Amino acid sequence: MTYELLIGQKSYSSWSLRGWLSFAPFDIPVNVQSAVIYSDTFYDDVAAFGAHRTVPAVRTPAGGMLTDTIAIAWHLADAFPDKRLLPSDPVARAEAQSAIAEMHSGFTALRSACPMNLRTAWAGFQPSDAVLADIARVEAIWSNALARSGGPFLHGDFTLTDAFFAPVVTRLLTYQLPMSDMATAYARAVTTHPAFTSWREEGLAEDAEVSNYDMAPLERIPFPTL
Ligand SMILES: N[C@@H](CCC(=O)N[C@@H](CS)C(=O)NCC(=O)O)C(=O)O
Repeated sequence: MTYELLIGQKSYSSWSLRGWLSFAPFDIPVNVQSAVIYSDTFYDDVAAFGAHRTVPAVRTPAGGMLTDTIAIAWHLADAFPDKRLLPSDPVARAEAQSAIAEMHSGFTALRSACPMNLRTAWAGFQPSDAVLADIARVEAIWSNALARSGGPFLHGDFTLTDAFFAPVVTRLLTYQLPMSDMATAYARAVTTHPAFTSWREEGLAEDAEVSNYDMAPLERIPFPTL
């Protein structure tokens, strides 16, 4: 028996990306199944997997059903202590869990104004004050963690905190939002990680365009490479 992971489209489902990045960078074996967000069969497909309304979802080898990314993260960190999904230093570990929880429950202005779309970027986006406040808080979390660890990822090596912030990294890049040099270097580490690049390339090959993620009249420009 192995883990089963249900995801949405790789180009668009930011929570699915977080779920995938909770497995792949740590070489945790997992079988991946897909459901198409906004399709007529999406909710039936999620229900057939044994989950409820949203992706990602995970069935554990013992038969447990995890229907939320936080549960997936904590479960895998507990199940694979040797794989260091979270930092081992107690202070860094506590702050990693705090940053993950804050990401999971917050940054709603940034998330709603800037849907994740890994197929393209957009020129001309004007961030609101609420979006700029979210970005300032993201920068504070990143600079605190990177100052402690020395990088290149938030806690040195890739951890679950990087998995949860990966779709924030891509939003900053694809909407041309203000980024410090520190944030740009961190974004380079995330977007060149093999687990991220393979996910994005698979999405480019597999996914159809979904109109809900079209930001017209913003100008469509190439996905940035750092
Ligand atoms: N809190 C959930 C959020 C999951 C979520 O909202 N997933 C989106 C895809 S990125 C979804 O399934 N949306 C379908 C819907 O809400 O109808 C988690 O962390 O897993």
